[in-house]
Amino acid sequence: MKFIRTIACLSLVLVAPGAFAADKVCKVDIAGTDQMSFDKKEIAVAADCTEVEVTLKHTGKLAVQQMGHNWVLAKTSDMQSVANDGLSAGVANDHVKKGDTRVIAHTKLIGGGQTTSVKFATSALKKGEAYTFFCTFPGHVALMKGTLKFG
Ligand SMILES: [Cu+2]
Repeated sequence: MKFIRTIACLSLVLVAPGAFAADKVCKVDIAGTDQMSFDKKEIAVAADCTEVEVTLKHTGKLAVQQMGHNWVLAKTSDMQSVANDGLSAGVANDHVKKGDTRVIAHTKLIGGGQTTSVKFATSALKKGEAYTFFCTFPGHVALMKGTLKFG
């Protein structure tokens, strides 16, 4: 009996990986600078990505209170209101309103020399929808933004 159970368990382990569609984590690197800019204006996420891992690197030297950057993703139509609400959220909350459901994903707010990342499922994205990534540090959204396309 014990032998049969062992066989059953083994076959489960062997079969399980094929029972689900393969996960594909697509990695995106983006940098923020002391000149209040991102080094990318567009990010394309392929349709077969199941998750996206965005790594934000602050290549500058200025402190987070002076030139903090984050990477926030929302529908383009929600960008301005998310950024406005982020102003009053403060540095302690990464300049993102707590529990903001318009925010699809966001990183922490970082200063010069720091790196941070965020991972999110593409099930949160719709093909054909217009998405914008941006920085919600006060005054940055006008310059620090770009489009994200899925599919
Ligand atoms: Cu910024």
